[in-house]
Amino acid sequence: MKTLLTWAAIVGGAITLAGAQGRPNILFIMSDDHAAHAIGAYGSRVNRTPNLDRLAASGVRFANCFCVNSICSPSRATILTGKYSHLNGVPTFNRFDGSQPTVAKYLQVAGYYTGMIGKWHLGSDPTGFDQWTILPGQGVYYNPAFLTPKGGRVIQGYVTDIITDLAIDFLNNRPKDKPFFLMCHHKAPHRPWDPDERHRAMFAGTQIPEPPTLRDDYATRTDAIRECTQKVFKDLTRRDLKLEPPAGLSGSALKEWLSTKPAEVQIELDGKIQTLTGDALNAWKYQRYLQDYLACVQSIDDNVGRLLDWLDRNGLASNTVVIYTSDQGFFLGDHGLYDKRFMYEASVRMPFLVRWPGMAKAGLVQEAMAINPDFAPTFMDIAGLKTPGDMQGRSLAPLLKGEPPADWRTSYYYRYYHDPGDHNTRAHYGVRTETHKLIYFWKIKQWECYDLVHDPDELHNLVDDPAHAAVVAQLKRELYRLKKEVQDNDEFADKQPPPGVDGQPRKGGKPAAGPRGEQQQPR
Ligand SMILES: [Ca+2]
Repeated sequence: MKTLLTWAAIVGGAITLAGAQGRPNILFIMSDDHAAHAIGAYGSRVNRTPNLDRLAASGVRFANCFCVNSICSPSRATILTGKYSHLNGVPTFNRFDGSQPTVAKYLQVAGYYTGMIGKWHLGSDPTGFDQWTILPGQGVYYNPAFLTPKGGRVIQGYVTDIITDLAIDFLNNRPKDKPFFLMCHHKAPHRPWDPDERHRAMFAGTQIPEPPTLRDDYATRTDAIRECTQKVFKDLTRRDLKLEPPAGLSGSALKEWLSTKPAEVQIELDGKIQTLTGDALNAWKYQRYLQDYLACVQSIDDNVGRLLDWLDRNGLASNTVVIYTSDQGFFLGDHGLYDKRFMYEASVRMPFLVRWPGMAKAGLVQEAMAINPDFAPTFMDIAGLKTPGDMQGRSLAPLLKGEPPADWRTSYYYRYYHDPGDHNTRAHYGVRTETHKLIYFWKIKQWECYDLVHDPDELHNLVDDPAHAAVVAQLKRELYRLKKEVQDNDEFADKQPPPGVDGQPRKGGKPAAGPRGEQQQPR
């Protein structure tokens, strides 16, 4: 009852405040696993993203935006609810309870026309949307199946282009007397990194720079990073590396061949077949991984450009807030890893670009710390709505204007739960301040501490360094202060909810065949 009363008060107040007319549209574009350091505006050394850079130049670039749990479904649940995983009930890959309040519901009740297109990955049907068309589970890159309230269908083509086509359909057919809130969620550049035909060979002839920590030896670190199986050199499979299976393999034999992590690879070089092993193979694996990952990003960049052009052509650019982000970051060989999960910088840092003509300072680089629970309060603020009392984030609107409040956060709390889980990555929680990071792997009772100012690559674990004992003690106090503040009572510390986001399409949506016949894809 309390929730309903709060809801009515928030929405009722908002309509009085903002009026029915003139509220800006909100176009929220989110990709999956797009690391900030694969965006030109974020200083990428490995690719160029002219359309994302165009968005950054005409809006605000958040230099320190972080997720609070670095995997797909939890980040999505946090963005919808403005709450940490332990309060929205999605700590791992479990089903989202769609009966709880979400930003989409608040905006819909306040008069916005709401839409959700693309990767949802929350198991339950979307709620709070006037229209939704989602990929089942992870979805596939080619000829993807989609689910709608009316059932499923397969659309021929490449997933990033199709999601943009569907977003443009939504925009063209929306009721023109209402502002819109559209969540356009791409699958790319998620594993298994299948590029479109246009960009497939784009990076093939180039030498992509290696990150300085690609050959990290993990000295001084905990067992967690040594034990994990998300290593570029050791854990990429033949499927990931796009090796061609021998003719005639099918069924379980093909599956086994593709899922093998090869210790030697034969490639054709200068017209000769060569066998790569050791360091030569390691270097080749990194190149092969990045070639496809970056080609997938290139299609995202093109399609962001298509949406920006559509807004320009239709006279909507000046009254539409455009946001670009990713559900978390990604390791691009940083620390020798791919994937995310760990609280290290490449994984927790989210790109966050916001263009809001007349309100956000064009070209501003905002250094203040943002977190993904802030997104829902920000959308609500844009729509003239107050932040509900049970949301844990804060509106970023003052930061968009270049005016962070005096009491803005200088630290944030993080928690990852999926252990046992994919990639054998140990569960942990931690705190990141503006200068330091402290991580506790609670199941193995080991700590890591980094000085982000003097060691931005997070190579030197200081937790046992006597010279840093006072800093570590202070960080521990801050960690447990924040843990209490966000009301984390270890609800999911020992027991994960059952998995529930990767099921087959329901209501007659037939699974689509990907290029190699798979519907369910690796996380
Ligand atoms: Ca993701």
